[in-house]
Amino acid sequence: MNDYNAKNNAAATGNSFKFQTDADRMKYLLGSKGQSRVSGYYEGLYASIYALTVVQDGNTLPSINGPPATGWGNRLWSGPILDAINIGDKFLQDRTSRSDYLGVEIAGYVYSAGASTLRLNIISDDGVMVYLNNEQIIPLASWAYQGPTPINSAVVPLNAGYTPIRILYFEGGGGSQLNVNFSIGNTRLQNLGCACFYNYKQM
Ligand SMILES: [Ca+2]
Repeated sequence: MNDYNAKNNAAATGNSFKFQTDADRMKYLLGSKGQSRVSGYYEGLYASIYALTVVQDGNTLPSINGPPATGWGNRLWSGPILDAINIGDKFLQDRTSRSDYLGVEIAGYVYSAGASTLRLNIISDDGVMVYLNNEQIIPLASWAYQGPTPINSAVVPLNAGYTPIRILYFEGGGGSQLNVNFSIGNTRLQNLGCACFYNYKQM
């Protein structure tokens, strides 16, 4: 079970609390500064790197709620990403001792105090796909073998509270790069001055 599905499926393991919504769950689990109140819940998006055997362009996207894409093998590393997403050869090499044929899943929640909008400005080599609240928000053509390619999401509505986000990325060969810059409303992430990402770590 991957982390995203673990979040969706698991009861609050180890206690008897029940939560009506993800927002209720997160309010309980996170302190005022994003400190974890229950083991396994953390600030930051949660990233996992998988060995990759086969990825095809085009319409062979991984399913939204299923396991990573066909051809994604063993998980080689996992851990939190606290703010900007800047993945390259060194990032991958340091964590997996390799920099080619890797798939990365980054999942968690985007937090916004009030209703707003979200926009992503991405550069990706090779393919990337982004789901917000299980909706695909960048073009299907972004899931492809390609050199560093600028990709802009639509400006999408962002509800108040915690909204699930899932970013999938793959690197075939050659150089690797994934930069994701977030804007909430008209403000870029690095200027927001607040904790905006949370995750539920696999138990
Ligand atoms: Ca590449």
